[in-house]
Amino acid sequence: MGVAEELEEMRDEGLAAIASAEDLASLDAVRVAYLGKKGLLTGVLRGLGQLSPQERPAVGKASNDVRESLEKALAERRAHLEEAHLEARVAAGAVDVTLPGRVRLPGREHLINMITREIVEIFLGLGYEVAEGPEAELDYYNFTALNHPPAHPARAASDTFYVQDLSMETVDSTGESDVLLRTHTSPVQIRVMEQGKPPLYVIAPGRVYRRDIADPSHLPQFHQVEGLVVDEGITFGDLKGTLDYFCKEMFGRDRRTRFRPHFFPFTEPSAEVDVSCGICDGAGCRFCKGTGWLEILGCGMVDPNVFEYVAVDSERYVGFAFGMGVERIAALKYNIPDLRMLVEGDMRFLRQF
Ligand code: 2NM
Repeated sequence: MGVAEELEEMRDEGLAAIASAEDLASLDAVRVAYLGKKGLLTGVLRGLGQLSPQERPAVGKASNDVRESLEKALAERRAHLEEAHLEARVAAGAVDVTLPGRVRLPGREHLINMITREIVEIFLGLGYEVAEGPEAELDYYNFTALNHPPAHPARAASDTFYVQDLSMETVDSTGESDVLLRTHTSPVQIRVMEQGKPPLYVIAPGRVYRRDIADPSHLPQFHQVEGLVVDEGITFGDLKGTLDYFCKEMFGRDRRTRFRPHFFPFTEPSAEVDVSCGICDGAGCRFCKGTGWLEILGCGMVDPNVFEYVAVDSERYVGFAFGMGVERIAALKYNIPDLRMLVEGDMRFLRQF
């Protein structure tokens, strides 16, 4: 086979290899195989020197023609593959502008905050002011000044979360921590009495902590709203009237209240308050366990021992106080069977309120 036929065959095979290259990398491999330093065509051009002067011009021209047609085919195939590659990338990232938009529901107030706000607003309407305080509280404000004796069971480490103080600055003489997570918002009322002077009409909403296992009626963290009045001439009748009014505002005008004697360390006398059942209107049903009443509040007249701690003159001033659990009020108002549902964050449940 002469050099001319050899070149023709090389061109046909090269063009076929270029046409069948499916990506840029294999196309470049074809280029190297024919036109690279050790390529087939380069080999022919190098061999031109061994040819006779008569043969040299024709073979030289034929070689150049083959190189040109291969280079042209390579450039065309490269352009084609580059375009296909770009199109594939665009198609992969394509946005279908005709699809409907994704619905993003706006955030909303949590039921606990709604109920807290409703309670607070009722008392704001009666002229009370909102007071707040720390959640990590001193034992003194949470228990001692609230007339809890040193051995009161609520002070046990099994009932109260004590804050570990690694600097040991807030441990007492027995090495016990003086800092705890407040178990009620009453310490806020103590701070108010310590700092201000009567007449005082305050409402203290906030988060509290008790070392309970979560179950349908208990949460280890929950929310309270507590109220305190200190003024001259306050009576238990004022307390009853205030809380009866509150229950009617909160649950409806048709609801009644009853006060049952109870005990709290910080009030004397003390009472628990029931509101008539909204399902059976007092007749007795499953919701109120047949009693016709639902327990919603604790209250009482501030014990003079508490006034002693905060230097309020108990000869001149009288006080009443009350406290309620927000989650419990929410559960009663909306017939929620398990308090844990309030903290699980399931929007299918929380959206309803
Ligand atoms: C309750 C029930 C009864 C209460 C007492 C005080 C204070 F600081 F004045 F002594 N604050 N809150 C109180 C009284 C709280 O919750 C069930």
